[in-house]
Amino acid sequence: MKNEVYLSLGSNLGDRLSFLALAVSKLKRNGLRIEKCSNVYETEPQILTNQPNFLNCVLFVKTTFNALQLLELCQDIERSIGKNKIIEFGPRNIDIDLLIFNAEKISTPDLIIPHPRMFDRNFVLMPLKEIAPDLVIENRPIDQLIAKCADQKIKLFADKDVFDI
Ligand code: PH2
Ligand code: MG
Ligand code: MG
Repeated sequence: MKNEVYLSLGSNLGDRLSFLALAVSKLKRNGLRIEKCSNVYETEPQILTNQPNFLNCVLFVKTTFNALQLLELCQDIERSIGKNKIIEFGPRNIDIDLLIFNAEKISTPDLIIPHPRMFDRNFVLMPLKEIAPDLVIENRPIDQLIAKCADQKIKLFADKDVFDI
C-alpha cells in the first residue's frame, strides 16, 4: 500500500450522512486502507451558493492504485451510489474528490493534483488539518493555508465514529 492519498467526501442531497458512510464502506470494500477519517462537518455551499448545505469530511487512505485508477474507482462509487449531479458545482448525493496523491503534481485532462480548488475551501482544509496537523503541501504548511483561506462557516455535525472503519 505505497500510495498515500487524501480524499474529500461531500453530500448535500438526501440522507447525506448515510451517503458519506456508504462511500467510506465502498472505498474499504474495494481494497483501500482507511488510515484516518475526520469528523463530519456541515458546511455552507461554495461557488454555487443557492443549494442545500453540504456534509463534508476528509479521509487519509493507503492504496496500491495509481492516481488514475483511484479516480476511476471514486467515479464508479459515485455512480453506484447514484450521483445525481446535473450542474457543475451543484447539488449531489455524493462527491468523492482526490486532494493529494503522495507528493505528486499531476496535470491531465481528467485529474489535477493537488486539487486546484482545495486551497479556497475551509470545508476541505479544516477537516484536513484535523487528521494531518503537520501536513505541508507544496511547501505551504496547512496552518498557513487556512490562515489565507477566506472564512467560511463550518460546524461539527457528527463524530467520525459514525463510520465503521
Ligand atoms: N462541493 C462543490 C461545490 N460547493 N460547497 C461545500 N460546502 N462543500 C462541497 O463539498 C462543495 C461545495 C462541488 O464539488
Ligand atoms: Mg467536488
Ligand atoms: Mg468531484
